[in-house]
Amino acid sequence: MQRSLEEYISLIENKLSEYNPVRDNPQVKIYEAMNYSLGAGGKRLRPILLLEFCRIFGGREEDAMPFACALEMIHTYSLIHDDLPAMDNDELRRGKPTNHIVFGEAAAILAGDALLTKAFEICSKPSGCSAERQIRAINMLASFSGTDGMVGGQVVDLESENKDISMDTLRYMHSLKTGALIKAACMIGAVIGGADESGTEAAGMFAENLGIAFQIRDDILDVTGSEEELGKKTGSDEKLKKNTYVTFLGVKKSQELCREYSDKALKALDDIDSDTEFLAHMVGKLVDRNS
Ligand code: GRG
Repeated sequence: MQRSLEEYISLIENKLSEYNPVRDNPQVKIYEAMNYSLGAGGKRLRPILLLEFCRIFGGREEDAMPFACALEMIHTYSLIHDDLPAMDNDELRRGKPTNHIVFGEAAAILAGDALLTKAFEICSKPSGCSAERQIRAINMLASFSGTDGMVGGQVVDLESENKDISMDTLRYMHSLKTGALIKAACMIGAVIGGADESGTEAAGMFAENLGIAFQIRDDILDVTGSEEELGKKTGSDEKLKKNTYVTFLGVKKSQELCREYSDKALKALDDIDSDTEFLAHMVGKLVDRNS
């Protein structure tokens, strides 16, 4: 059944709180710190993509849901850790004080660790999903999140601060740091949905182009966006002397490039023999987003 954006968000948010109930035990603070960031809103882009890719390939929503929530947990852990003083040292995220500001640095580190662990706990639980698809999806989730995925991209980002880097390095860094989890969303959704190799490849191609367009828009918003709409401090790339699409190309050229990549993402949808209207609509929304 085709869901609306609002339906997807509400399903995901309900399930996220179900997966992490607050327990009355001596470690109660960890559930609170995890739920604080998980429940702080956000676009829920990755879980929505995952559920929609599963749907268009004919899969069951209940098989994809643990992966959708796991991916949002991994994304949330990355934001909590990225905001720490040892990394970007940010005090505002999703319109609220960052996790370490509220719970302290040690609890924020542990909340991130616990979210990452919880992600693998929920998606490895025996379910009605075919074991072959489930194991392949768990393996993809791990590799897109780790050293050759998001964590790897974060390392390249930290190593690149205050340095002149090439456009190729910038693209490489973002293909991992931002792109990997977007690719995980689309490809895991396809795998759980039962896509064949060419369908899974088309999902990956869509994600690669959407990931770059998404990152370029993120870089533009750091310069032109409002703190109120974004729910985080703007101008942090400049403050940290980060290399971004905007520092390389300026705002106007970056916006043109963003449009080029979003067109490529839309083109990748032509290779998928299903109704991809919702995905095309999402591409449009992300490219024009202000938050
Ligand atoms: C600490 C291992 C580790 C990784 C951090 C994702 C990340 C890597 C850092 C976040 C910094 C950043 C601004 C990345 C650029 C694009 C991006 C991932 C933005 C945040 O994602 P959204 O816009 O956030 O989907 P919401 O809050 O809507 O979920």
